[in-house]
Amino acid sequence: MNSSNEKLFQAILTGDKDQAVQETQVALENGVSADSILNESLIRGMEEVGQLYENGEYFVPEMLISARAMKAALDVLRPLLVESDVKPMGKVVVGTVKGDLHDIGKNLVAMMVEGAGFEIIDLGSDVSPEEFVEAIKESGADLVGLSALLTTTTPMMEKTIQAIQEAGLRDRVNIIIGGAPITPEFAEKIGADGYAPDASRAASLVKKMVSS
Ligand code: B1M
Repeated sequence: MNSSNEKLFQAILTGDKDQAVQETQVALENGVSADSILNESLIRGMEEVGQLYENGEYFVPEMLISARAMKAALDVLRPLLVESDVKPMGKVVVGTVKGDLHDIGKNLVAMMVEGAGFEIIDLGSDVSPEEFVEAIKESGADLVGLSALLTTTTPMMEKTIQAIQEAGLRDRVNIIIGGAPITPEFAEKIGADGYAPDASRAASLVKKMVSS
């Protein structure tokens, strides 16, 4: 890895947003391609952050500040990635289901999945089954991520999956679910394709599903 990419990688690990933006600009000025910056520094940096989280060395706040630094660097790169026609690894629609306003965990999932190289269509919180269906149709998403934090809103996950099925879109998308009250057994019971306990594992699961 060249030294600009290495410095940016370190800025992502330490969650230093200003330095991440600055190092992205320096790397571009040094002629490093947007593609290389994305893969060598941002995606690799977020993979490392995910690993540190899974090993218990990082916690949610560290993961959040790293994800924020990654997003800031990505804002600098985005127009160049569009120009150079670098394709995302896939499109992912995410949202917290209807009736549920908790969005902190969902935002973290969205940031980690974006950090893994995917385009995110974030519908926010309190999202109805119809809104999910519409977003899948409009975006041509490969995968849908549903989040719920309340035991009372978990049945809405099943309703959302049913609505996707009834709209004839079920074969087109993988569906993963997560949130504090969710278990792998519940995911299987309601017909989701997968479950992740945290944002880092959600990003790994999305990568695995879309590439298989
Ligand atoms: Co609420 N709330 N809340 N709340 N709130 C909980 C969830 C609760 C456990 C608190 C408690 O009673 N101990 C409880 C739920 C009990 C239950 O149903 N079992 C609760 C309640 C009852 C309520 C209200 C009903 C309170 C009231 O008004 N009487 C109300 C409901 C409003 C509504 O949604 N309709 C309410 C409101 C709120 C606030 C608005 C004040 C605020 C939300 C602000 C926001 O999100 N913008 C809030 C908060 C902050 C919490 C707690 C304190 C923290 C949640 C959080 O952000 N955690 C929470 C108690 C707690 O957890 N200690 C609580 C941090 C976040 C990073 O973790 O969201 O779990 P988490 O996400 C993780 C994983 O779950 C996973 O990855 C994330 C990161 O690694 N994950 C996924 C999440 N989504 C995923 C999707 C995936 C994969 C993984 O794939 C797609």
